[in-house]
Amino acid sequence: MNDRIASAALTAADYKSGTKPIWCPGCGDFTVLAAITKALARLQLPRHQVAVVSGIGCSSRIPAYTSCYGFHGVHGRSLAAATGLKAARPDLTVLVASGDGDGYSIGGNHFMHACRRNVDLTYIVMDNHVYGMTKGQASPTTEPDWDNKLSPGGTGIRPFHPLVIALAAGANFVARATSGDQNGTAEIIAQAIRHPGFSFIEILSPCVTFRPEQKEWKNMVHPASVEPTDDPASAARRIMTDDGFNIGVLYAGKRAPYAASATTVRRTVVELEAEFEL
Ligand SMILES: Cc1ncc(C[n+]2csc(CCOP(=O)(O)OP(=O)(O)O)c2C)c(N)n1
Ligand code: SF4
Repeated sequence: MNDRIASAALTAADYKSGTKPIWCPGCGDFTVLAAITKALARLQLPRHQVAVVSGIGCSSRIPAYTSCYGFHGVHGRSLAAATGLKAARPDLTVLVASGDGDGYSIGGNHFMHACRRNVDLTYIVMDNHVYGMTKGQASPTTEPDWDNKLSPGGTGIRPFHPLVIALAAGANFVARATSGDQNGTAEIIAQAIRHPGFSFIEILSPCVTFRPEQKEWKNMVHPASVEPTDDPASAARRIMTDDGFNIGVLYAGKRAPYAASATTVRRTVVELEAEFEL
């Protein structure tokens, strides 16, 4: 695990663990995992300097499938754990993996405040417009007319727009990617890691089991016909008027990332426990 003594270049395979993913065959998350490992190899980040944090869901299984440090936490709380980790260990590269249920429903409040705080994290949300792990309930990004056994006729509820919310809340990098393009997604993830502050990547990643019609996404996505901008107003116009299938970096801002105060007193867990002893 300690790459300080490794001399050969690390490959994408080096960032994979020996644990075999248990996703359904054809799930988009396989490609997202491959893109993450490819991005880490492109940046040659030592594995002991990378932590992958997640909540709960099929998509949140990713930390177990990498050879970096990992934290598989509780549902919707990945950003809280990752923020604490990055504040305590600013030397680490911290990636956060989530799904649309984990990240936008139970974790929606944390999402907005993580954007606002602008801690240097890379937040990767695998959006399949459904709760995959719990067998197909509608999520915040589900289309209002998606007819299924659990919500006959559809929920009738307007979907959440994650990219607009990220931008409005202060994320410093906003991109959309697709699991249908492994290399393109790896490039966007690498850019997001390099970009200072809170970077948000929404990845369209089909759930072939509960939303088999999403296999069509591969024919619907197209590259964004615009260059990244650092002007939030132009980015907002472009994101609010696109068709939801524009792929690329849509905003790359210049806000300085949150820096933990230089005067912060650091304590070990043992010292903290001693302080609270009755
Ligand atoms: C506090 C809590 N509430 C509910 C659940 C049940 N639960 C587990 S995963 C999940 C939704 C996952 O959906 P998503 O984040 O979209 O991930 P996917 O499985 O589609 O990748 C829910 C509701 C839980 N584990 N913990
Ligand atoms: S249920 Fe859906 S999201 Fe979960 S592993 Fe299967 S295809 Fe992927």
